[in-house]
Amino acid sequence: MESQGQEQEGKARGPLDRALLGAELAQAAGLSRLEILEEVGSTNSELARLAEAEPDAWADLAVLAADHQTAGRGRLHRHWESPAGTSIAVSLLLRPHSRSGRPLPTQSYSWFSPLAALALREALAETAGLEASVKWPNDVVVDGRKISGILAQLAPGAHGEPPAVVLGTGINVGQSEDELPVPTATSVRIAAGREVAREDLLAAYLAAFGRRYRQFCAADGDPNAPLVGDRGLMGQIEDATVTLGKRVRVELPGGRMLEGRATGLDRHGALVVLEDDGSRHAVAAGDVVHLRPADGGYA
Ligand code: BT5
Repeated sequence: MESQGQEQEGKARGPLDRALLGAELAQAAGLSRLEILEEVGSTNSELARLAEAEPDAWADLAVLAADHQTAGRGRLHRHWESPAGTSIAVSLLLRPHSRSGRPLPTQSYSWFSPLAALALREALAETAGLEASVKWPNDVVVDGRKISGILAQLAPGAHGEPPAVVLGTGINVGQSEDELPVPTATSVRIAAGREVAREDLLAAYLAAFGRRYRQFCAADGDPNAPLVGDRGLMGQIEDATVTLGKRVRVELPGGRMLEGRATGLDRHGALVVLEDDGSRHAVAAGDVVHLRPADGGYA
């Protein structure tokens, strides 16, 4: 028993086990390539660089992960922080095409972050028994605390094709309370009350993402087409998003504030906010605070 426990601990900490994340896994998840670096500034920046420098070597569904990021990025020049060997930092390169080989319309690109959030939600349930939700736009939360952040960015397309997407996910796995950078964060270890091997979670996430991504591409990026199960991506993400129905304060990218009720998502995934004066806004990007209806405080 003791040696089993130690093995488990070994997988939850330290370098990712390359043997468990080899060609077999890549094939099972339908990936074109899976590389794991010991250390990198940011898996997103590095994958964007590689996708541009060597477009033929980095095809659709090529994946770059790292044991440690020294300059992990969040949105709007914010930082993503995690101690070495405790979490998952992974980026996927997407060069999306329909079944007939047509590039997907770039308007559909806004659905890739939600697709990643749903895949991660499935992987967290499967490997850790956790019930995760989505806080619009890009946080995956458990018990109201952020367990994962998702960052999508564009990279130049290969050979004159439309842009590629680099879709990065940071997942807190083995951190203890004092290893988390902010009090609003949690980890799988804290939320599940046990160690979960990062390799298992990463493998489950990549497989779940690959399944959904292929269906989404086959449906030409239609967010209402049935996706793993019978609901469309849009319906599934609406069900999973705790922001909907809540009173929210939204800080828009220019710094302007908006307050009202989040009533739904539009067909591009923008958050629809109804202000008290009846005006309706579709917010494509911004930071959301959930407000408590009674006292206007933070939730
Ligand atoms: C995000 O940004 O949540 C997107 C994070 C994406 C990270 C992945 S890791 C792999 C890939 N490579 C990269 O370089 N990035 C991606 P945002 O919504 O802007 O949230 C950033 C904020 O979350 C920070 O300002 C902190 O307040 C908080 N934060 C930082 N590290 C965190 C962590 N480990 N867990 C929870 N919250 C964190």
